[in-house]
Amino acid sequence: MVLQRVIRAVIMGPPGSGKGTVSARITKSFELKHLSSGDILRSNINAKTELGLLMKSCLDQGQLVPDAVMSRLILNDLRTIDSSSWLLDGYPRTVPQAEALDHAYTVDTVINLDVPFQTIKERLTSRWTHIPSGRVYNTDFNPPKVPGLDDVTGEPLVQRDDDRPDTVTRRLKSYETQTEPVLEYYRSKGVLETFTGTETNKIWPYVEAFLHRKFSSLSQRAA
Ligand code: G5P
Ligand code: MG
Repeated sequence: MVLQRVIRAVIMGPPGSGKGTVSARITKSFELKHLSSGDILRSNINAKTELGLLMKSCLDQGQLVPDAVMSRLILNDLRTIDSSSWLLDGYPRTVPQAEALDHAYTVDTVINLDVPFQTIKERLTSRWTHIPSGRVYNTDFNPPKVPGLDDVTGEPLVQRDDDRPDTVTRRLKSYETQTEPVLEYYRSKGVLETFTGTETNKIWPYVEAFLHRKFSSLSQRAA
């Protein structure tokens, strides 16, 4: 779908709820640039940048990176794609981050993936990631064509350090205490749309239909 105006969208949901998976489908159907805070941090860690070296232990322990660091990083990146429509994945994750984003941009819509924690724990133990691109696979759900290798580049896939069961538990806890209040923040602004389920393939048609309606009505309002 060609967008008639610039769209600012956010995708939220607990760790492993399918934000990356659904984002890949959204950017295939709609002209939005995908920006994942986790992918940006992992690329920095992989490239051993100063920021990456400083933040590695936060990610490994399943703790959030400080708000000021995260907001500076993301808002800087957004400034470079100012005239494009975008989809933010993994940011904002705290109320101060949501306020920082609000200061710079008006968010049109927030997709919230509501997936039970038990489903998530099972998924993350079988996730494999291609770090340079952020592409994700799952040995049960969407296995790579060749085991252990990325479909597009043929490069090796790795298991994320923070997908160990004890770290996943810590990430879910921090989601409950620090990120759930962000849902309330966007609900009160009238932009939150929640999709509940245990399977991405069942949730996706609803997300796609919703975005078609939403983007059409935003375009009409802008005309
Ligand atoms: P991230 O990278 O933002 P999380 O924890 O929010 O990490 P994550 O783990 O990347 O989220 P996801 O993107 O929601 O999960 O899910 P996904 O990768 O698409 O799907 C998970 C797995 O399930 C995959 O293997 C996929 O193939 C499979 N799957 C999908 N659908 C189905 C299905 O229907 N069935 C089955 N069986 N499988 C399925 O953040 C990482 C860290 O970075 C820092 C923090 O330290 C954070 O912990 N960070 C921030 N810190 C502060 N502020 C921020 N804004 C930060 N952003 C990142
Ligand atoms: Mg992700």
